[in-house]
Amino acid sequence: MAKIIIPKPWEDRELRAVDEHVYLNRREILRDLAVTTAGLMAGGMFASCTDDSDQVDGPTSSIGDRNFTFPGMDSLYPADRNSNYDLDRPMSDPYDVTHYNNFYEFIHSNDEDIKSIYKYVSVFDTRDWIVQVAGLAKRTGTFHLGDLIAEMGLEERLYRHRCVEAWAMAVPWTGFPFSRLIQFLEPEDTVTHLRMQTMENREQMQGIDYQTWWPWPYVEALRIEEAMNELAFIATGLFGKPLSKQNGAPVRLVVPWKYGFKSIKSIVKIEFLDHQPETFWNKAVPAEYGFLANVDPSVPHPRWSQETEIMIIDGERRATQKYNGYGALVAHLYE
Ligand SMILES: Nc1nc2c(c(=O)[nH]1)N[C@H]1C(S)=C(S)[C@@H](COP(=O)(O)O)O[C@H]1N2
Ligand SMILES: [Mo]
Repeated sequence: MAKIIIPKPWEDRELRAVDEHVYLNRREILRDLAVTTAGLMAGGMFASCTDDSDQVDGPTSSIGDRNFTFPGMDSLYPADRNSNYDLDRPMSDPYDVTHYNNFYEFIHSNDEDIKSIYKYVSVFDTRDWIVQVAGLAKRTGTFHLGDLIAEMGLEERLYRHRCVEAWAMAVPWTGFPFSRLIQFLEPEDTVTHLRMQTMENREQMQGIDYQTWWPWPYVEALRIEEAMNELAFIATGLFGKPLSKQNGAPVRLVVPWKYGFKSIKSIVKIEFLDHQPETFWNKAVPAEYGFLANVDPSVPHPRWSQETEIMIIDGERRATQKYNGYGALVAHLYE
C-alpha cells in the first residue's frame, strides 16, 4: 500500500493461462509444488514444513503452509461450486495466488515485497482458531472456527480480485456468504456497521514490530448492507483446499467489488456497531484509502491512475471496471 509495485513479467516461469479446471488436476499442482517446495527447503525457510507429497489427495496437502484443522474438515473440501459467480477472465495460477500476496503483518524488512510474504508465514500458528463476536447482537462470545464452518457449510465461488495498487487476479475461494453468518449471530436493529480485526501476534508476525508506524492491529469494516450483500464472502479455502497462511488462513473476508485492502485476513474478532469505526488504512493514510474503497476507474489514487489493471497471471493490462465488474449486484447500495 505504501509503495506501488508493478509486477514484472515472470522471467523464471513459463507464461501460461490456467484453464479453470486445471487446478483440480492434482498431479499438475503437485508438479508446481515440487518445484516450490524444493526451492523453499533449499533456502531453509520452512524448517517446520514437512514433506506433504504423500498427502496430496487430501485437503491438507499444501498450497502454502497451514496447520488449522478440525474434526471432519477433510470431508468439506473441495466444496461444490456455486455457478452464479462466473469469471470474465482465466483463473489465476495457484502458484501466483499463493506467492504474490499482501499481508503487511509479515513484511519485516525494507527489502521485502509482496512476492516474498509466503516465506515468512510458517511460524504463524493457526491451530484452534477462535473468533470473538462482540457488540450489538444476540449471539456474542467466542466461537471455535471449526464449529462455525460446520454450521455454515461451504461452497466455492470464482471471484475477480483487484488490489488498490492496480494488480488483479481471478481466484476460486471456498467459504460461505457473510449474510449467513450475520443472520446466525442475530444483530440488533440498531446495527449500522461491522468491524473486523486481524490476529495481532508480535512474535509470529514480525511485520508488526518492524513497521511501528502503522496503526496495528489490522482492522476493516463494512456497512451492514454491504456485509449482507450476496457477494460478501467469508473464505476458509482456496483452490479447493483450506486457505494457505499467506492468503489469510484460516478465515478471511472477500469483498470483490472493493479494493483488496478491504478483504481483511486472519480474522479473530467481529463486532456489531451502531457507528462507523476507524479502519487500518483509512486511519493511516486517509487521503489515499477511503472507507468505502469501491473499485472505480474514474477516481485515481493520488499517486497513480486506476483506469487500468495488470493481470498477475500474464502481465496483461485491462480496463478497470466500475465495482470491479460487479455493479449489477452492488451499485444500488450507493445510490
Ligand atoms: N490482515 C491483513 N489483511 C489484508 C492485508 C494485510 O496486509 N493484512 N492486505 C490486503 C490487501 S492490500 C490485499 S490486495 C489482499 C491480498 O490478498 P491475497 O494475498 O490473498 O491476494 O489482502 C488484504 N487483506
Ligand atoms: Mo491490495
